[in-house]
Amino acid sequence: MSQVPPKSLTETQDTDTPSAGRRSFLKTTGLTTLGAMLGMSVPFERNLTAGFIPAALAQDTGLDLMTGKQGLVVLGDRPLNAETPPHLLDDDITPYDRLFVRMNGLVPQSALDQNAEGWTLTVDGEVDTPLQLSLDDLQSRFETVTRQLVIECGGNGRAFFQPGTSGNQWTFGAVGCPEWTGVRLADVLNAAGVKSSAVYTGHYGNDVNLDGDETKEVISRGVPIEKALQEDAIIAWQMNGAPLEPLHGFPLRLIVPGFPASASQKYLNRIWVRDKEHDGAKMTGASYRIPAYPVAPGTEVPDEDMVVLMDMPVKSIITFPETGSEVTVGEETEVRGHAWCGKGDVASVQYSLDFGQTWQDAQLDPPPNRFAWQRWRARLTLPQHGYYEVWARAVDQDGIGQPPLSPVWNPRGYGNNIQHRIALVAVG
Ligand SMILES: Nc1nc2c(c(=O)[nH]1)N[C@H]1C(S)=C(S)[C@@H](COP(=O)(O)O)O[C@H]1N2
Ligand SMILES: [Mo]
Repeated sequence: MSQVPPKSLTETQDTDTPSAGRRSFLKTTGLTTLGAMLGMSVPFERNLTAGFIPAALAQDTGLDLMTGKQGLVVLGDRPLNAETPPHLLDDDITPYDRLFVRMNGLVPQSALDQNAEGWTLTVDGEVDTPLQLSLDDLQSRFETVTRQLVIECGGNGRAFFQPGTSGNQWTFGAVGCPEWTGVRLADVLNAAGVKSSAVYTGHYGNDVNLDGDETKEVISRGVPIEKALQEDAIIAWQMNGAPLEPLHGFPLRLIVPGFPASASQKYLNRIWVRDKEHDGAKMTGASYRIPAYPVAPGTEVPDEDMVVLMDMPVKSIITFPETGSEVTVGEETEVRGHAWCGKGDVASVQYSLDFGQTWQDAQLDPPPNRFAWQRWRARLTLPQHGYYEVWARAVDQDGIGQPPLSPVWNPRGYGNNIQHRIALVAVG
């Protein structure tokens, strides 16, 4: 039942020399090595928490890009990946400083410079009229829409699968719900005229492979054309009323809500309409795919039996209070969080105070728009001193809820919607 990542990920490896230290610092979260790397003692070292990046080491690693991100846990620096502890996701609209970061390659120079000069979005392939759209074209030719839309990494929750699966060991925090401004993907596709031969989209951005080779594709995913033509997906140039930040796709990105966020291409410069399932980087093999049938944990599944992960499963998190908080016996306490679902609206959220024996309905707000996360809240009173847990589970429109343990295992650890639990201590 443990919701702690596998021990191997937090163990110190003692092979690092001070010179190798910068790059590998994050791989050795043993903070006792910090002093050795800096070549001096760190008097307040005990105050440093796991994932914290000392400023002295941040420059070379690209982690200076994390300046402005508050309290995120960095899982890796190359590529840069960081998640948000659930109690920092309490906002209805996730602010920049609390939005997770998932890079498959390096942030492109154009984004680092926030230079969008000459940027064009190409729409080509199975369309009547291929388009080359500047940012101005997008903003003037199409209706602008603003929506709160969840993005969640397909691998969110991977850390809880047993046996473990390779990839970033995300726990609960590779998710957020910012407010995005842009134009409907469908409007742009319709302006190009989608041919009847169209089957899939293929998305491209200008981020750079980890080895610096600019000719290599980093990630290029797509979605079935029916999904692309629904009115929910947008091509965004703003997040929370400001231009996209370098980490989140400046100057343009897709947001395809409901699907794993890998479909939400950052640094978007081309949409290729395909006459078959897209086969770009990380679209084939086992990437973002699950077995077509349930398999026993640890099973090796041949690539041809893997299908594209589409709708993300129903999920909820508890964002207040922070796990481990003390509350006063006999006094009413609010517990709250968010719930979302790849298929659309969530039907209900329940919580349990007795390790899952009984469940009570939480109050669930309607979403401000489709595919935004929904606020849930409950008021509870702890009857006597001691240790409690609050468990939360959301249920989708088809009556499918979150499992108390990990859902069906899959080789790459996608779509884990295990229930989130917090500890509460009743005192006073
Ligand atoms: N160009 C580009 N787009 C990308 C990625 C990437 O590495 N490069 N990562 C994808 C994945 S796997 C996720 S989960 C989301 C993360 O979005 P965020 O970093 O803005 O939170 O972006 C997606 N879009
Ligand atoms: Mo992702």
